[in-house]
Amino acid sequence: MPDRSIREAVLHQDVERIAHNEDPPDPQRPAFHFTAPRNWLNDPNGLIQWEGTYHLFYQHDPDSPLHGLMHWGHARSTDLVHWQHEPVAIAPTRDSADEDGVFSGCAVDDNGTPTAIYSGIQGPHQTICLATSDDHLVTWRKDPGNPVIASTPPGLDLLTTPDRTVHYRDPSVWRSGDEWRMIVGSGITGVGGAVLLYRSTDLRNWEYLHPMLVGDIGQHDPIWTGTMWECPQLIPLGDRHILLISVWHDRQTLYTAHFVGDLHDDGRFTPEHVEIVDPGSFYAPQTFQDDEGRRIMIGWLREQRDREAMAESGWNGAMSIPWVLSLGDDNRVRYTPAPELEALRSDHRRFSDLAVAPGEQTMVPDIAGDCLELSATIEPGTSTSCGLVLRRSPDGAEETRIVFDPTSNALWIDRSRSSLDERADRTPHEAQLDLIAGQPLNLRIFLDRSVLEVAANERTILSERTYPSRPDSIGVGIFAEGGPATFATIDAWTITASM
Ligand code: DQQ
Repeated sequence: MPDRSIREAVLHQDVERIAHNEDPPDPQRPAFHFTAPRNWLNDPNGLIQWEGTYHLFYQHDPDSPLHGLMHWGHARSTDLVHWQHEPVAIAPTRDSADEDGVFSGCAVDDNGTPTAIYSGIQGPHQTICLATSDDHLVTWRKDPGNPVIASTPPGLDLLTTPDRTVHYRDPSVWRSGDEWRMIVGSGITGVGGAVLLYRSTDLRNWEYLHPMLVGDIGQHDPIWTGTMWECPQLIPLGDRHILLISVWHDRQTLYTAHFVGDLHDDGRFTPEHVEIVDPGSFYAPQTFQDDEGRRIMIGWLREQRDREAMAESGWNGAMSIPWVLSLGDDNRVRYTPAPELEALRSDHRRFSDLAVAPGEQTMVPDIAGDCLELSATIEPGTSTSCGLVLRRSPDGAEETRIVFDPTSNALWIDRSRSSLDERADRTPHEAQLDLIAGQPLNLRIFLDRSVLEVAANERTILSERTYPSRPDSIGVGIFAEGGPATFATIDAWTITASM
């Protein structure tokens, strides 16, 4: 049974009382990645910097550690790193368009009025709803005209599942000259995922234009983009546009991908190439432009353990670190950790020119822990695989390996021995790199208890969740196979909890 007093506390201000009150502390719960005060969290929503303060809203069920009745949770930060929990921002209203869930959406500045545009769920109906705030984004008043879009565009055969749900959700809104533009995620039956484009002058009356882009379920090369696209977002980056989509198929959230391409004056998008953003636990990211003009992306890091373990833990899901996006000269996206994270560093250690013989795995002295930042520059040499070992127990019963295979240019996280707990997922997810022969590999690594995020040469990100069961699974090592490799530099910092 949900704890009603806790629920009341969440809904009414007293958030500090319910935040992170585990005793003893849960060793899997991240210390510097954002998690909900308790219970379920998924997609980031309504990311916005308002009067200098960063606001993170998120899909949240305050009553359950599993996905249930979705609300918008809320937190604020002045530095993107230390987050202060706020009361739940938007909750479902009985007998209304969002009675079965306040699903994902965005927040915009409507001439000084903070305005949230989100998906309302009522039985099988998915509609577009709106809410505004006049107290600095703390409480939200739903628009009397909700839902502002009550039905899907005529003439489109949108993906409909046997439960009669017409999949149509996750509005993303931006200003274009004198008008607002909005895209909504959907899918066209038998064709592929779809991003539907609308325009409005007042955020309440919307005119459907046409699909911005439609996928192809028959196309598997270079990636498959599923039958429905969740959480679409259009991002101007450099002189191109990026169209972010999260690929859904048959009740499965698969991965987030992006198209790099051109947006035409009529609002149609021509993709140049598509790639998976992060094949691991990362899903449904949102981006926003902050006051410094940076394009910042935060995604949901799904749990990767079974339902029983998730329910037992009492919390579920974390946010990724904030990534700053840019476009390289090669028209590929670059990912840089927000420099604000450096404020959490302490105890810097540096190692240089560590040579590893084939078949060797050595522990790096003086680096150990479950909350670490590492930056390693590796010359793979003639090795057939090389990389780092984290969360290793002294007897090797538990260890997680970050593996680079120069022959296939692939990076993956070997979780086959990450945990003695059988409930932890071990599936590997491979990220394809584009290193040219002889080019060193730089890995930026953020280890935060059950969260592991890696960026390779700023070009590729890969996140996985691991759940080591032993308190002494904290060792860090390096390895090479098939030939020698050199670790030109390894920088390590201990990271202080920010949550
Ligand atoms: N999560 C939300 C939906 C969205 C999905 C529901 C993506 O709005 O399509 O919690 O993870």
